[in-house]
Amino acid sequence: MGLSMPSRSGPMRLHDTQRSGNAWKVRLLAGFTGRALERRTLSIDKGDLKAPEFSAVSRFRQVPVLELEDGRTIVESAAILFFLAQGTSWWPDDSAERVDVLTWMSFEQSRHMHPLAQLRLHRSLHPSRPVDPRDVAEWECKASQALAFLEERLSQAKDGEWLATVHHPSIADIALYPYTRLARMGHIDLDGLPHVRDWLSRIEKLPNYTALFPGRLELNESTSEI
Ligand SMILES: N[C@@H](CCC(=O)N[C@@H](CS)C(=O)NCC(=O)O)C(=O)O
Repeated sequence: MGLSMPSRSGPMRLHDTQRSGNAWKVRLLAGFTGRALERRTLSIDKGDLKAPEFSAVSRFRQVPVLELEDGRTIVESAAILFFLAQGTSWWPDDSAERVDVLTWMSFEQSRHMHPLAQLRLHRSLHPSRPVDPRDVAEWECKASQALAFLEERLSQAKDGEWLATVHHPSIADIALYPYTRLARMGHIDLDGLPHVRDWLSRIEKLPNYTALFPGRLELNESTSEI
């Protein structure tokens, strides 16, 4: 797939892959805020992310990447969410709430996303790929612990409250949503986490929610590209 990167003008463009949970965060926020994003969907399996042209787009050779109208790029889902949320209710005005949003987003990157993403990858997306069982055991332990922290926080939230904010969901809810939603693909059970399940469905009922495969909520846990 060609990835030429001249400076350009046009709508913002999201470089993603079809099943990337990190890129899904960006598409969710764009949907909720009514912002048009062009998609350039790459394939990890076909080696698009290893192509030399992709290093000009993404300094860490990963998706998501947000390419701005003038050709500059932003990498890392948290940075992209922060950028797109400015001037919207998804980034709160209150400084204590901002601190909480950043706390949960940092938690997601350091303790939540990686073990859940690895379990999904090895148990559902690429089950025949060799993996060290000790790694799997560690991811299971870390994933369960991260979800238990999320359940604890959500069990304390008063009626209508969100993860880090009171009156309106924030980019912390978006950051934590995809890999929690996809946890079952890594054989992590959500049955004992009623507040987490309730929070997931509240997010899915928000206006302009974007499914992983747009318009196909039932395919959120699909193991194949469509
Ligand atoms: N910390 C990064 C993680 C991004 C990430 O893990 N991207 C995955 C897809 S979800 C990727 O590009 N994997 C391919 C690779 O690492 O080669 C973020 O939050 O954006």
